[in-house]
Amino acid sequence: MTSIAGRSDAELHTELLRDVACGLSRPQKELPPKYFYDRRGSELFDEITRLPEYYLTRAERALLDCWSGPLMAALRPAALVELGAGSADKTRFLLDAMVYAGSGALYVPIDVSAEFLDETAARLRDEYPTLGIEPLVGDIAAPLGFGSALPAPAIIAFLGSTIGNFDPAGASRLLRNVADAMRPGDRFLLGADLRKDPRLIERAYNDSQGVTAEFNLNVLRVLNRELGADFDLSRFEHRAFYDRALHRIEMHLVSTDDQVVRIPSVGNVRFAGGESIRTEISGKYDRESIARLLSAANMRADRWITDAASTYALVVASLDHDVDPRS
Ligand code: AVJ
Repeated sequence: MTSIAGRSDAELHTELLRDVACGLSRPQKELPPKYFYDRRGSELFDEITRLPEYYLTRAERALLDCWSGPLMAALRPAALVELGAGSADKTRFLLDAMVYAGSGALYVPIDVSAEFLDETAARLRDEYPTLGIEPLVGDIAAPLGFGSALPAPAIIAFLGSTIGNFDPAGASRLLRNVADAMRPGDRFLLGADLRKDPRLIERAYNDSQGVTAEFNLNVLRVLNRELGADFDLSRFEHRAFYDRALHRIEMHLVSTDDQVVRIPSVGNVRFAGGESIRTEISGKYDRESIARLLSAANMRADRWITDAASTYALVVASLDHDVDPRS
């Protein structure tokens, strides 16, 4: 499988070491959420998307079910690129509609989880024999180097509210990378979770079956395996809360007591009882905050699609200077 910017396993390992060393030496210890997604983590996330409390996936799926047809009929893309594709489950609505519109024959799923991506690609090749499937392994936060090989016009989709994992500066950087990869006529399709009753949001990240807790703890398993660390998972607890001022969920792993964790090549990391590692933020948006993010990347929203209860939004955006008439 091709990887974005062709980074080797050794380079990825170096990056993990750096992220862990830097992240765990901050006053508020931190780990990037992309390390959740090894095989087990990807499966746990899949399980999360089916939980009764986790409304995001269902809300987005309902919107894609209704709107993929009209969007593809209007945009007539030659290719669909998907950032953070995962199992590409909801993508089928877009793929079905693109095939039906008869405009496009290429799907480029991009994800950090090579194993998961491979299986997804194999399944899709079976289901869509007329479609070219060209997966790319890589970090979606890096510049998107697909060069001129991508047929035009393309839709670059970033679904699942994964944008929420990035702080405003990181989100702007990511959207600027998207804008840099876009040509006139290309469109950006963003799925974003909207601000709502904080109790509903908090429930989505504190499910009654403890799947989210398992998902959260899994990042420690990844560090144990990849770095030979000796995190004792029974001495960390899942915690997730909504920050009303910053409009975001914060997910933490809280140390149950004073402890020292050994991480070869990084060093010993001390935890006080009650001290936490922040493992994820999940930002929630409204029309204005999305417009601000887009305009910082020289994009503008052409369409704002939401459900009656304003649970979730699909946003179609284009380059600021794009005069292409399609909606
Ligand atoms: C995949 C980043 C959108 O933030 O809701 C789900 C990940 N974390 N439950 C989210 C997640 C805990 C999810 N995203």
